[in-house]
Amino acid sequence: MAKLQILEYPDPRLRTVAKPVEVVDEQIRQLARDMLETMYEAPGIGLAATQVDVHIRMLVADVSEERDDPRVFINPEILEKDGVEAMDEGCLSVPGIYERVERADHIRLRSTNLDGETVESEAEGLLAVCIQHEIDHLEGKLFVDYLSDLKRQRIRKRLEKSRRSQTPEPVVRARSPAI
Ligand code: K1U
Ligand code: ZN
Repeated sequence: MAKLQILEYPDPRLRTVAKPVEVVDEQIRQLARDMLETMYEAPGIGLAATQVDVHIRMLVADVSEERDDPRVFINPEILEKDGVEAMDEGCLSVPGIYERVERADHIRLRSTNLDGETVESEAEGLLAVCIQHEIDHLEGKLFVDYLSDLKRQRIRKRLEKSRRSQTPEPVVRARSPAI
């Protein structure tokens, strides 16, 4: 069973702007472990703290085939963006929907690691796209916001319909006749 519950669109909590992490302590390291476990189990290639209703700037990702390259980014800041990549994106908060989104194909970023050190790194391809998608979550933005109003409305209706069909009907018992 997943460690943490993932919020689903259109939950308004997904619109919260996350606050920076002040100190990387054991509580933050435990949250990172729980987020990774939740992401692997979903399964997904990324997860932002916002999606598990924790509104701090932290995200996790693993885009490796072997699922053995966990990454944690605390207080991520994009320093440079380069190139354009159009990719079909999914989102664990918008289950079953995949749509094409254009993003930078190469990024340079500054973040804090689990030892509390500030590090600079680069990412390209799927990892770059995934990090940008997760940083959007930390800013209260979802990939469906890049789509037309009509597409977004259709997605919302499709999700509502699928949720209704998954919700069991209440059992209505016939009243026993009064004796
Ligand atoms: O943030 C999220 O909701 C996770 C999302 C990340 C993402 C996917 C694609 C492009 C950009 C960002 C997902 O992981 S959706 C599931 C998914 O893409 C996937 C799941 C299992 C194996 C491979 C991919
Ligand atoms: Zn997402």
